[in-house]
Amino acid sequence: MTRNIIVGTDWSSDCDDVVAMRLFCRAHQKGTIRLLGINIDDNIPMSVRSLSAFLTAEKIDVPIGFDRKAKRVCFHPRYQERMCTSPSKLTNNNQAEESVALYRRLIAGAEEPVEIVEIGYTQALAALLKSSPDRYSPLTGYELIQRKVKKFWLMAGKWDLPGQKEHNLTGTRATRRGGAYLLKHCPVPITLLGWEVGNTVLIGGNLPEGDMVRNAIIDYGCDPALGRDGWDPMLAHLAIVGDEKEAGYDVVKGKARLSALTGKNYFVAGPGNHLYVVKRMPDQYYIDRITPLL
Ligand SMILES: [Ca+2]
Repeated sequence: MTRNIIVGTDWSSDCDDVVAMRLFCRAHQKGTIRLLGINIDDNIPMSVRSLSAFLTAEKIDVPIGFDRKAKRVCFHPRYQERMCTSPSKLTNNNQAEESVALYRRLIAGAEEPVEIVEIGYTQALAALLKSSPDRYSPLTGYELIQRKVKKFWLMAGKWDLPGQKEHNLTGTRATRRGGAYLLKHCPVPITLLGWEVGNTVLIGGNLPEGDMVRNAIIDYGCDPALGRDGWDPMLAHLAIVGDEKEAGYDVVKGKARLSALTGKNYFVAGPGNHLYVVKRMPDQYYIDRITPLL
């Protein structure tokens, strides 16, 4: 069975989202996953146009959602300007569907369970969880997730020591509150890949001249021979494989918590619906495994 996946991305300053998006596009084209749609949860003027241009170049046509309520985090987008010189189906943020409507429409309309992947902020996911019945479904967001979402995969947190902070859970007040709410109330399992996993693994090196992912890596300011830190592409690969052990990780099960006030995250190992992954292999293993998929 091809697994249904909806991806959320901040698609703002850092180029690791672009590397991850290539993996999702390739997996969708191969039929490994069915990419139902993509939500953008940072808010820059070129958000939708640049993602639409990327998807057009990848020959992928999926709906794009946009969190209009998101507080703008990135004021110096580095790769989107060049991307926007390529043809795109959508040309401005107003043409994208509102985030919660996109999630609810896609989840309600899916015949098979949906998995939700997030490589950006969490406020739109919390808004989905809190959402009321609408024209797409008579169920609340909680009920919709409980019945039709199998699992969440988040690049979020820093789990090697207690009380640490990570950008996706602390970048704005909304994502701190959203992350805390999601971790506390989500009725289905959540797998977390923390900052410490991707921090030493460079992904996306040595792509061909003119490749849009390579250009994003260059525009961000990284060495195109090496690529960029693997936070988002490692989470993308993990979610596409769909099994933590098969993707090369050990797991710690329990309950993750986030302080909405301080942004510090904590993990209590033991019973619970959450887990975070720990690398079982040397860094080069993940580079060698993910690079051919780009
Ligand atoms: Ca990201």
